[in-house]
Amino acid sequence: MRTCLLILFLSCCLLLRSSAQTADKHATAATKNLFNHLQQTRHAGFLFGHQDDLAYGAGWQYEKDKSDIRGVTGEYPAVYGWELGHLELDSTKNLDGVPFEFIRQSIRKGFERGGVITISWHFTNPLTGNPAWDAKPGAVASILPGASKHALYLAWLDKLAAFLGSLKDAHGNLIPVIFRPFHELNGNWFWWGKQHCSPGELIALYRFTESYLRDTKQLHHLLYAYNTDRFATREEYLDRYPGDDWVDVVGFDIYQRAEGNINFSKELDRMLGTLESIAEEKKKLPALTEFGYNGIPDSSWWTQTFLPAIGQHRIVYALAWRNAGKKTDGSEEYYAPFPGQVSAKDFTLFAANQRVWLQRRAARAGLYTKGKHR
Ligand code: BMA
Repeated sequence: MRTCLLILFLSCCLLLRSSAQTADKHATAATKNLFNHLQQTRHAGFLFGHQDDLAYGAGWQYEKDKSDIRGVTGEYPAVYGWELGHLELDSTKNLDGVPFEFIRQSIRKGFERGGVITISWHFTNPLTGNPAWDAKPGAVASILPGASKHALYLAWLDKLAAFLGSLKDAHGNLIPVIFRPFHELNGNWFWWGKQHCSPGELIALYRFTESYLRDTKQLHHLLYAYNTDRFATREEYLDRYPGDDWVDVVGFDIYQRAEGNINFSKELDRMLGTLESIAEEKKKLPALTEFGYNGIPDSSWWTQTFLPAIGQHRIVYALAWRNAGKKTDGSEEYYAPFPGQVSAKDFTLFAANQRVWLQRRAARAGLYTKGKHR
């Protein structure tokens, strides 16, 4: 009898250890359900997302219920990306001019449609007061505990925490968010980039930030993404990884630029392979945290380049970057199709593929409710 009980106890321990868990052990039920469902849904398909989808698109801004993805396919995306840069400056609008109040309301709408919310933060260089792209050494070190700008960083985190804590549904329940701080951290274009701090400094900052939000601010509706840019090797990918206890989502950002469809496809396939094996091993959620081909000039890019590159990789979601249109610096950005855009027809074929999940498939999966995925 005693031996049987011991065996039972040991197998329970093993089972507990081998099943995936959120980095925040006190995550809300909805957050844990989301994490668990996404571990399953990735085997059936990936959620398609779009940054700032409800805010603006080709030829429109802040029009009720409008979305370029919906304009093309008849349904909203399954993932909504939002950006919080300038929240730290007490601005009412983010660095791209999107009002924070609009973001808050849209997050609720997206969640109520069964969608997933992810948030990035291109925040100000704390050392110089210039934008996130003011990439110089010293800024990360300056905000660590005991350093000259630590108090300023705490004040910024307090504002971030207040905003994140205000994201509630109609019943007053907190809306789960995939937060991806310090994204593209192996590039050199942001102040938290590779050449501007050591791996130890970045890891200390990541852990401090997470524990401040979770333990000091008691926010338990966040999943944490570790997010690089393109990478050459597994070692490069994991160079600044804060550890299994700190991460829920592993992802990377990739944009097609001048390399051509075939090379882009090969690179994406290679990186997804590495990402997937890391995610399997660490029991994390693999995601394409940002991607795009600016202007999508190729009329069959979605079905002939992007989808084949995703191939059989089991990722959780893919987030296309924003349809900003013409920006103040004169450049243009469109990463998702809109009605009449050259790749719009191809996108409807892409969206019809059963592995591509927009709003309807995501809502049907009931990502926030308890129970096994169908
Ligand atoms: C970048 C560009 C910028 C924007 C920033 C934050 O990739 O789209 O125009 O300010 O993201 O959203």
